[in-house]
Amino acid sequence: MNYDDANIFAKILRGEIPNETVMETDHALAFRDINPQAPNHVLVIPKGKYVSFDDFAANADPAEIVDFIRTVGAIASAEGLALKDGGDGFRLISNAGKNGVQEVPHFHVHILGGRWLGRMLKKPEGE
Ligand code: DGP
Repeated sequence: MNYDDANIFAKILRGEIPNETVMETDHALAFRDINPQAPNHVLVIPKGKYVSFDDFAANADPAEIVDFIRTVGAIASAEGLALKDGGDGFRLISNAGKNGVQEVPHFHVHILGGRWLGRMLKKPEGE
């Protein structure tokens, strides 16, 4: 799948759409989800043009990957969720493609926490 420069997160990275930034590094941007599903709901995106987790894992430079993972961990800490700081925990989600129900085709990780999040997956209605 080719990267679509018109996706919403590309517009956020170009400064065309405002965002509530939580953290910014050389290679990553973290901001609050516009439609939060939990008291803490932060999205972390690489600044590079990657469509999905698999694209990022295969094609990003090691420096980008390390920066991204460290940023996710730093946000879990900054939000008071990290176990190493005595937090009550969190969940990471990265949706990819049709079956993963990915809405925005720029790789991102959701960090969710601040309440008990329930079972990991529910079957869709009618299944
Ligand atoms: P998904 O691609 O399905 O993993 O989810 C995309 C998420 O992006 C969804 O939780 C809502 C969020 N989102 C969509 N548009 C915007 C936006 O313009 N600003 C922010 N902060 N979040 C957005």
